[in-house]
Amino acid sequence: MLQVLGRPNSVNVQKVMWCLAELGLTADRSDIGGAFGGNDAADYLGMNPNGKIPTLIDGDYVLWESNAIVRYLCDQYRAGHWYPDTAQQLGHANQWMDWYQTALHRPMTTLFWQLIRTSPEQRDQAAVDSAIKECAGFWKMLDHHLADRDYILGDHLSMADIPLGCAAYRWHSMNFERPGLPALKNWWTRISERPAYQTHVMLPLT
Ligand SMILES: N[C@@H](CCC(=O)N[C@@H](CS)C(=O)NCC(=O)O)C(=O)O
Repeated sequence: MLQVLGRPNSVNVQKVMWCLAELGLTADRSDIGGAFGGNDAADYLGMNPNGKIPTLIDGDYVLWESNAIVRYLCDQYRAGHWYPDTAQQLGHANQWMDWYQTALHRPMTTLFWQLIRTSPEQRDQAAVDSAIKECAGFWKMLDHHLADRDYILGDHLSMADIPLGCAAYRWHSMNFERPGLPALKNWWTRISERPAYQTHVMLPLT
């Protein structure tokens, strides 16, 4: 039985849970991290010395870092085109997954923490405005990429859509004025029709 350690409202846990469901896999998920704690316990740190969630346990194999887990699951338990079919498609999938992690994730995290986890009285409006501007620039890049394709790699979903797809829910669900990015919105609408995405990603923002 696959095991996922991590609370369900973490965007990084959501990537893994959505991926598992799309591959037709089930996993036993435990609430670790945030208010649940446990990620600083010695047994957890023995598996994941980074002390963050998620951690995947697959038999005697342990893996952490959400994008690495998504890549592993798609490769190990292949279904559909979730793991890219060619080295060149794999290159593009990794490009967009790494881009999310190194570019978009930081300002999206600022926005999420400021708008969802900070009271209006404590909110730093300058940080919010700056994060919206930075995120909008990145989402515009993706909007441009999606102008002539349904999904990140073309006409089918792949692991490349997973990290950005999770972030797109947050981008479209938080309360602020977004620039009109029609290709991005259409891609996100297509993804939001998927039951696995609805179950594991479209959760209340907390
Ligand atoms: N690069 C890591 C980041 C993991 C991470 O920062 N996870 C957050 C939750 S989204 C965490 O563990 N926060 C501490 C906590 O929940 O207690 C990954 O993608 O897995």
